[in-house]
Amino acid sequence: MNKLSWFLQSKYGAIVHWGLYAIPAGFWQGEYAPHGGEWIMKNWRSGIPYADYAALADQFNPENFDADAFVRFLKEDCGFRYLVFTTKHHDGFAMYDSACNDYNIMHTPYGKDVTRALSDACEKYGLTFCLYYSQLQDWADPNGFGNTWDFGPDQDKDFRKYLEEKCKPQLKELLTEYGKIGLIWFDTPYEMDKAQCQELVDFVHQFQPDCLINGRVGYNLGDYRQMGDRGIPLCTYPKPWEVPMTLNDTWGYRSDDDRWKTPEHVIRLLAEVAGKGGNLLLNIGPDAQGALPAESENILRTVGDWMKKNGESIYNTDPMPDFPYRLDTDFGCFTYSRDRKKLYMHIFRYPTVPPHQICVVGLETKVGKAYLLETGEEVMCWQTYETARDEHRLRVRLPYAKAPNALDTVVVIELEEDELRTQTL
Ligand code: JFZ
Repeated sequence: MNKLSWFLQSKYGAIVHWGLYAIPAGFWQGEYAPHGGEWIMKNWRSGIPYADYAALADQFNPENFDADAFVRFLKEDCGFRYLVFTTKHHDGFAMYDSACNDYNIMHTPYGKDVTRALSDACEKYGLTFCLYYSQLQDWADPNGFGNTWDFGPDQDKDFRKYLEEKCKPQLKELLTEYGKIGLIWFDTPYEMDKAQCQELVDFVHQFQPDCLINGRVGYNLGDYRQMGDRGIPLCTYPKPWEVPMTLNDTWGYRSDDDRWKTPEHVIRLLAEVAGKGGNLLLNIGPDAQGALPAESENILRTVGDWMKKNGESIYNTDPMPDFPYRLDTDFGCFTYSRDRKKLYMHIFRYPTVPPHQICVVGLETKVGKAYLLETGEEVMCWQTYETARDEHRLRVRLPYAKAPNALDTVVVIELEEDELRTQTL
């Protein structure tokens, strides 16, 4: 069994950015700090002194946080298939019971190991449990990169000491004490050398050989390509890949970031990414109490409702060949299942003008019947070929004046051939 199988079939994961930074939520001493909430320690003025930032630990007490309910929500209401949790972000604070470094959640008024609670809940609800770990940046450690305002220039630091005394011991704790880990999600390798990155790959596999590693371990030594934040390739990328995507504009909770994407936007991103062969890793940034912003919860629930009825068009789909023309300017996009020999037509711009018909140029593969995924109701579908213009046309005619599902109406098109072929210009 290919160790990537679960990842390739999942298509839809959640990344949860949660830590001390949720307390200031983008503001320090009443003053705005730019960019993501999780970067406040570095981005406020010339940096928040470690002693001042670490004092947040004395305030951290999300006593109402319910890991079981949270994970059940992610799996059953939202339709996520894996969870990536920030066990240690760049601020160096560990959200788990780390024996090798006291700067962790157990030394707060809350005093509980949320990483273990999340691990147990993922096991219970069947969500693949994955861990984010910032392997280079650590603003709490004199030899971790990034904190130049307390500890001086990075080039003067002893990164080997950091690797041996914090990074690797913590990775070992996470890989030996929290059950099966689906993947380690490294981040910002920056100027690490290739040998150090390979060393981390080998170290992870020493404890869990089947644990996947993302591309941000560095030098593309991971098991799949990690696109830049919010970076969706223009065309299908045929190898395994994943794109992290914010639901608003930031990762860690900011009290002022209300630029929420609509559920329609998220579904379109999900369909586009799946059609191009990737996984969408959607961000959740709980507040200091571990609660989701109401807007975030509503968006995720609405997308989840759509997934309950249309998940077949996303889960376990395959990268598909590109069409000669953009499809989204006309109706939307396709996703594709090789095993099921099905194309899934995602209609975002419904043809409200009679005869409610969509024409797609460039599909060479012969098709059979077509039907609405949500109801099974057959719809008209036929193909023509114009020799003089060498154009294959597929026409689909819908039986309704308005979209059966305004978020995204999915039409299943059965293929009569094993290979999906499209024309190139
Ligand atoms: C990194 C982190 O710094 C950030 O806080 C968050 O965790 C995000 C998911 O990952 O930010 C990045 C890393 C890489 C790129 C952009 C932002 N990139 O390659 O474009």
